[in-house]
Amino acid sequence: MRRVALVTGVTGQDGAYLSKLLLEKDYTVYGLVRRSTRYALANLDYLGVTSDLDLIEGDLGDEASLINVVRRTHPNEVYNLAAQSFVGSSWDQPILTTDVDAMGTLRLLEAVRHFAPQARFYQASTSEMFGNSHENGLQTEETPFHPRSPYAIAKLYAYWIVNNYRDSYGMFCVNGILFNHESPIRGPEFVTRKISRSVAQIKLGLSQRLGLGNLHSRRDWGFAGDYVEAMRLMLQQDAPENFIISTGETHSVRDFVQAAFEHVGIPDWEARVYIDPAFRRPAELFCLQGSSRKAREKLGWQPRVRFRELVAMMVDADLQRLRQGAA
Ligand code: NAP
Ligand code: G4F
Repeated sequence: MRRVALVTGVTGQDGAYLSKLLLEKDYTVYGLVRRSTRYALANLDYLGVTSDLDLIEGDLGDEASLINVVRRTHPNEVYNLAAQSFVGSSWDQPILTTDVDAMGTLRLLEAVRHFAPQARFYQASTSEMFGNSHENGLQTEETPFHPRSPYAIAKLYAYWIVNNYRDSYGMFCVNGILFNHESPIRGPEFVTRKISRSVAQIKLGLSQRLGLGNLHSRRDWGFAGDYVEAMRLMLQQDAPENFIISTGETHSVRDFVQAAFEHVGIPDWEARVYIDPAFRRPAELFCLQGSSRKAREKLGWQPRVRFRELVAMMVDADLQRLRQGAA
């Protein structure tokens, strides 16, 4: 019997990579898409999987649609990736962010509890929940949470309600606590893609300068294609457990900028970059660096793509897009 997966957030970065992986593993994949006059299929098209998926309309804001989707699809595995995922916007749209990221998770859990209680449930939790909390510079599964944005607080609610449904109802629910992961289809508002696109534009003479909120934030950046493998592995375990997924290395925004400019052969990059206060956040996370030791030991997972390779992959993809005339 083919396994059936329901993926929310299928049009996003991770949804597209996860769908590709599941299709390669011979799953039937249903992808939840929001009703729209123009469906956002660019990421699925980029990975060449759009026609192999079953897209089905629904919204994390609408319980009735989630019930319908779960009843129609009979999933064995549910991956809840849908979210308002941009931290910066969560200060501008805190109520929407909370409704989708926190209450949306609860709505989906309820639909699964009533109509597919045997389904295994993956929740896209985040290193943002740690805030500036760390133990000897690292975050582990035991590090206390101290969220510092409306996004992180909503995600922390989702984290706990997922744990609670596991404890209360014996459902197979897990949280993947993923650190930042990027790719050529990362949303252009996130700093890595903003840099890769801008550096490609500067290289091709289409732009002159790059404005950033700061250069000192440090993140543990991995490749999305590696991280979706961990999501699937978490749902194949004998017992449900939460796992951190990270590279264990941290780099600054400055490191990313420098690596991107070096990759295209522009050594005098500092003159091209300026600080734009419009991109500063009301509260900042200074440094994330995750220990994925548990995942490496229990899931046998490890990241394959290293930092410089990731930067090069993203810049090259943007150069190629721009040469083909994309905006
Ligand atoms: P993304 O590219 O921003 O994708 C978000 C997805 O959620 C899109 O498909 C979007 O649909 C969908 N969505 C938003 N609101 C919705 C709603 N009300 N109902 C249904 N779908 C909705 O995010 P990502 O980078 O792939 O991340 C996937 C998940 O992992 C998110 O939950 C994110 O918070 C979490 N996460 C990401 C990272 C990371 O570094 N990427 C790290 C930790 C956790 P549209 O295309 O229609 O907008
Ligand atoms: O790329 P970012 O916007 O990602 P952020 O805030 O770390 O969130 C991402 O990773 C989380 C996991 O840790 C996910 F849960 C979340 O959904 C999302 O995928 O910003 C990274 C850092 C921040 O410190 C930000 O302030 O880069 C800093 N930064 C500096 N200048 C900037 C800019 N970020 C953006 N987006 N734009 C700038 O101009």
